[in-house]
Parts: sequence; structure tokens; C-alpha cells
Amino acid sequence: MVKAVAVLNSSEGVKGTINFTQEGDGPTTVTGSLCGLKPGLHGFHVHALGDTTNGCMSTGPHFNPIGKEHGAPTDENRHAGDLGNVTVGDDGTATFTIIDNQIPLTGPHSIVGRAVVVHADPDDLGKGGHELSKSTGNAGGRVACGVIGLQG
Ligand SMILES: [Cu+2]
Ligand SMILES: [Zn+2]
Repeated sequence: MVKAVAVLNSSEGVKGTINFTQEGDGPTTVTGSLCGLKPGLHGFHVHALGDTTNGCMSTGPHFNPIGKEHGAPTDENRHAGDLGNVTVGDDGTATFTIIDNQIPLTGPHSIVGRAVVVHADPDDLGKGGHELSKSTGNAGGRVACGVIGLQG
């Protein structure tokens, strides 16, 4: 079992912890808790770079090792980092579990050393018809992020 974790922080009071586990070559299980967000849907992605020197802006684009378009987690044509949306309740918190086959913790397409990003707005999953739909899901600003590190 390989384990990784990302601790999210932001200047806007958003906090969270995201845990990742993977057994062998199986899917990766993502369990997260977030607080300090506005209620509703928020885009949730793995971005390419584990660099937060300029805040979440320096995490680069969505992790996309095989040159696909932005999409839903269930789409064939999607970035590996496209994990869809998380749902935040009226109390500003979210707890969630995501199981995904495109975010391994080992090997050439590993997400370790990259970043998870939570956005201000819903991810339209590539279907919103906006000029940004096919690249970012038009999910708005990057409100919190954290670098994914291996856990001992
Ligand atoms: Cu993103
Ligand atoms: Zn994407």
C-alpha cells in the first residue's frame, strides 16, 4: 500500500487535508476534508507542478501526461488530473471519497510531487461551451492548494 497526503491552505481561510492510497496497480482512493469554502460545487484537480512559490498559480495546468482535453472523471477524453467537483455544504465544509484509475502514486505518471487544487467555481466538466471549458472546465480562481507528498 502506497500512501500520500496533501495539506491545503490558502490566504482566504480555506483549509483541508487530502489523503491518497493505492494498492499495487489498482485504483487510487482519495479521501478529503475541506473547510472555509462557499457552499456548492468546486472544481477539484491534480495540477502538474508541486510548486507553490507563487501560491496556487505556480502549480501549472491540469496534470495531463498523455495530451487529452479537459473532461469529467468518467470521460475517456480527460486530463489525468480531472477529478471533477467536490460538494461543499451550507456549513462551508466538505468530506468526500473519490476512486480513480488515472492518478497513480508510483510509476511514470505518478501524482506524487504534484499539487491538488480547489477552485472557486464549479468545473463544467468540459461541457459548458465556454472558451475555457476544454482546458480548465471554467472553474474560476484557485482558492486552495497543496503539494502531494509520500507518507511513510
Ligand atoms: Cu484546477
Ligand atoms: Zn482538466
